Amino acid sequence: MAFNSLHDAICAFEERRTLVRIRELVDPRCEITEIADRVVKAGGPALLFENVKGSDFPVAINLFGSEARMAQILGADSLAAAAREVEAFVKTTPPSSFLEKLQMLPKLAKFGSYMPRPTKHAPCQDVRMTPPDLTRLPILTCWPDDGGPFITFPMVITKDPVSGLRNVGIYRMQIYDRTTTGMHWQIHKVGARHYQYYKERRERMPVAVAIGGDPILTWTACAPLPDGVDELMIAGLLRRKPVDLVPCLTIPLEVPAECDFVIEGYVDPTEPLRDEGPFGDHTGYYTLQEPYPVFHVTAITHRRHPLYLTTIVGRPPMEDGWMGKAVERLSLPLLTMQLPELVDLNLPVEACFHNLAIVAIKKLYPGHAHKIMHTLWGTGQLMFSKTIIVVDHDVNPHNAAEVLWRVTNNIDPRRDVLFTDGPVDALDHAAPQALVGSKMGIDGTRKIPGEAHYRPWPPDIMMDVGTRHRIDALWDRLGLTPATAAHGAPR
Ligand SMILES: Cc1cc2nc3c(=O)[nH]c(=O)nc-3n(C[C@H](O)[C@H](O)[C@H](O)COP(=O)(O)O)c2cc1C
Ligand SMILES: [Mn+2]
Repeated sequence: MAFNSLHDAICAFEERRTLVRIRELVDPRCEITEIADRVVKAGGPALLFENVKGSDFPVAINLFGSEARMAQILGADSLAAAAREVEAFVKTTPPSSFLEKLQMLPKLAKFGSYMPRPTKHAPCQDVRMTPPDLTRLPILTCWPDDGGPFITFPMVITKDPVSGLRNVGIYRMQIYDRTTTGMHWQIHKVGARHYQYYKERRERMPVAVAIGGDPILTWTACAPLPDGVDELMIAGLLRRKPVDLVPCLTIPLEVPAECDFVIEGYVDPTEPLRDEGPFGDHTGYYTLQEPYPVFHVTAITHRRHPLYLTTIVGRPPMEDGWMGKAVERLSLPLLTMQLPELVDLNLPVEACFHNLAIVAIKKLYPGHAHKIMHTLWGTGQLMFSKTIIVVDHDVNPHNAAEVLWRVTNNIDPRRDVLFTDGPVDALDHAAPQALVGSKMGIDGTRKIPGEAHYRPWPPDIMMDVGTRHRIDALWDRLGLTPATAAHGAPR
């Protein structure tokens, strides 16, 4: 069941005893991070800090920080169940590319009813803060060497000045003063493309920032949807209830009516960039200062009793690890639409998603593993994958021990490791220069004729079924408990 608001989600988690209210006075400078970091790494509850130094507003954090809560936000009992729904949906519409499918959605009567729709009721505009002052919000300074406080869950809403299509992305915002922030849309992201288009037209770019509301909105804003697909439409589809929109007061954009805070403003593309950072980032390292556009606030509005939704990032696992796992699970049915040979995909949390993709494929022809690597390097944000490991369909990519065993046995490094170059994640600090670098593909599959292997490939060791059954029947009498699975037992 879809939540209507952030407050609804908080109540639902409280009911399931998976949210803790903290009444103790805490400092938004580092203290909330230290608490949230310990809690998320222990698989603990969502937190609502009701007494935050220097602000009247409570802070909600770690809402996404467990599989159960992430699934509940998606309206499902588990991520597997949510993925099955996506799979069922993919199968109900005629075959087409994923992008075509999504673009077709609004035209299908069944899905048209989930399109964002205008409303007059705007809780997010209950209160207009005059004068607008970002320093009144409980914005976290996450880590000791951060360049200042950062809004970490802003839903940054912009429109393509040519097509008029909306985009929503999470791009962190560093607070410079009461009405000025950084706008950290990395060069590969859709917000940055919109900015580039405004720059070419020498036009001021309206930008609306929504915070809070139904947490599914924040998740869809993080999800790597194709450029041109409206995140709010996808949110409506996933929650089976359209997102209600209201016009902003000072700029020509709409925002989700039920969100908690709205920061309206603009980016002037003729203005010089400004240094942003440092920031303790997803990778577990600080991202150093880099120049980014500046956002100017024209209005701040909020609900009567708003909650400030935020997160911290840092050395994994963190809250966003579960958001990423949800992306991984829900993307798989969409990827298999284009790549039927794809059996499973693991983007390990420890590798920060972009550093490693492990894919299991049903290999059908020589060079197939290489074809999969090249396809993934050309698919959406999977292009950032620094390392791709391909294993056979009978290997579980989520089992690191199994992957290591298979891959290290199966590779001849010179034959099976492929190097190439391309764009890398903006957060990659190891590439010799920012944004471009090399990539490695490891073909850990068993080699078949035509794959430069000039002798027989050895079979796996497996006990024969007759012996296994005889020992099963004997087992209880051997006094050997627990019954450990013999190696070679099929999964
Ligand atoms: C907590 C969090 C913070 C993020 N911060 C940024 C950021 O500062 N800049 C950025 O470009 N992407 C950031 N991202 C990733 C983007 O939100 C993500 O790549 C998204 O798919 C971009 O949407 P777009 O394709 O519509 O541009 C962040 C993600 C999360 C979960
Ligand atoms: Mn997008």
